[in-house]
Amino acid sequence: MSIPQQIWPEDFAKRYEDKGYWQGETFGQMLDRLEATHGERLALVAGDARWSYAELARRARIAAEGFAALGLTPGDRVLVQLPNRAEFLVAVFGLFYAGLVPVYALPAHRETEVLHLVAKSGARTYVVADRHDGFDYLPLARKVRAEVADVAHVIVAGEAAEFTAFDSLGDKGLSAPVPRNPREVAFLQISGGSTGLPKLIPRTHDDYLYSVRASAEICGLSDKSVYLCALPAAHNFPMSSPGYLGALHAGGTVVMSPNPQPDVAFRLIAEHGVTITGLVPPLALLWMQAAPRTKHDLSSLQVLGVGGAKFIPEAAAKVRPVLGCTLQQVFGMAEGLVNYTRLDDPEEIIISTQGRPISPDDEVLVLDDEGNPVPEGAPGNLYTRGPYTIRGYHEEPSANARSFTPDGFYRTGDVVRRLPGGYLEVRGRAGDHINRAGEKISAEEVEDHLIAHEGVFDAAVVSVPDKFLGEKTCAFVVRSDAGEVQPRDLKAFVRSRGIAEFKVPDQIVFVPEFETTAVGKVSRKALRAALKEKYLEKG
Ligand code: J2J
Repeated sequence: MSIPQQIWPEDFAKRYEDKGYWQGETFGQMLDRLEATHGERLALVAGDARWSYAELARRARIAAEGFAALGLTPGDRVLVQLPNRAEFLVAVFGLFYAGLVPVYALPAHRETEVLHLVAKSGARTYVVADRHDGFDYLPLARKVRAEVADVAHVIVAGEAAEFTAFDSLGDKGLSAPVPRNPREVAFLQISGGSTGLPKLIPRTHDDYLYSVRASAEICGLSDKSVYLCALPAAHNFPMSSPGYLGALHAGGTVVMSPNPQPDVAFRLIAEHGVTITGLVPPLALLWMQAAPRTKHDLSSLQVLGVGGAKFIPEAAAKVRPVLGCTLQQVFGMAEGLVNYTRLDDPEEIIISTQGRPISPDDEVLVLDDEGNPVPEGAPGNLYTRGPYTIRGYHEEPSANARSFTPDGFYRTGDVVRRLPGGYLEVRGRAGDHINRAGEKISAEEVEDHLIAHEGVFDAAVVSVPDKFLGEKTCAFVVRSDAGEVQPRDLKAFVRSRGIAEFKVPDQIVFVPEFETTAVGKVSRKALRAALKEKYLEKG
């Protein structure tokens, strides 16, 4: 399989370089720069680890040598499925340093997703933790090895059993980063797209590091900043908006929280003087509920970024009074475009909008269904193109034809209103996915799992509003003749298919049939909408 490519037309690439957005630095070179600039400053707090930039760099170089010694060659993909622990940063910087391409899986992913990501990316190496959140990953690693002979190496952070221990990788360390073209793909991020299993998002050194530098500046990061990584580190939001990469770029400290629950996170905030973090709306609500009763001192917290799903104004208005910090709304996507409210924006803007783009060269179009621009203030479909927005998914010709216009705009699937000053308000979305607490779930993917059950004739999955999660999943199911399958059987069945728990339908509603129009079969999209209207909205 070829090395993943991500190509901007040369005139765009040149413009982005000329304007100084793309600076020609690779992630490997970044690590050397961070060490040279911030050497003895505290880079990382995770579990018992308290590592300076020099120590993080030393460990990453050793891991890099270890990866190279496995026989991996520059451009090879490596699937990384690690929770928020010290090895996450060592592994990814080690991979970058060795010229390898991380492919990010979420800790919640199970065999179906992992096998899909392996197949899609052509990864032959799998880096995984022994355990996290009560789940033992070793049986999963065994399954992956048994099913895909190409996966030659499994590297385990923690108890490695028959696999290679992460800590045993390397010895002296590579002395310099393996040269890469900064315009090449640095890593593959996963999409929260609306069709089927996740697609791979190829991000280059040049484009991603621009978004990191610009985000660090917009979010006011400095070498005094302490960023709490509370969301899973593989998500784009805690990675770069401004995320741990932004914090490292600025010479600050990253504190890894093993999970985002208030009891764990609040202790870390108080202990390490955390100044900034990022959360999805349900967690922000949970933190606001817990904060008035906590014994921990949260006064170091200056900025709370909230994004991944819509944060309603009523909740947004409570952040400052309850947590005593500035809210920053973040509307981003792993494909690129990220919008922030600015720290000095009027409270009204911070509460009621999802921010404005990072870059003056982020082109934003708001179009009606016929592709015509709508007036300012009117809702429409958001399209975007710019110096850090991809031009296509990795090896997805038909999805790319749907998701990108011929002139390279990404169809985000989001419905927004553009307000004065370029601020965007997210109104909803056109695509058929469920945004469950910031995790995007493809209706189609869950339907495919349900339909695989012999008791199911057909299934349609929709989102239903949920006070806490924002949205949750509801599956409409038409039973087959094979008996009276029950909701709990179906949930257990979907779970047994080896998928992330957040994809298991929250609610299952049996219906006698899916009505089709006289003309014949309606589209899945229309069917989902009709079912929602009939059973959920009209009661
Ligand atoms: C409404 N919807 C939002 C918001 C994302 C920063 C922050 C988030 C993501 C992310 C990210 C939203 N209000 N504030 O990558 O760097 C929905 C939109 C969007 C989709 C992208 C980042 N913030 N969304 O959530 O790739 O529908 O990225 O298109 O996971 O989340 O999802 P994802």
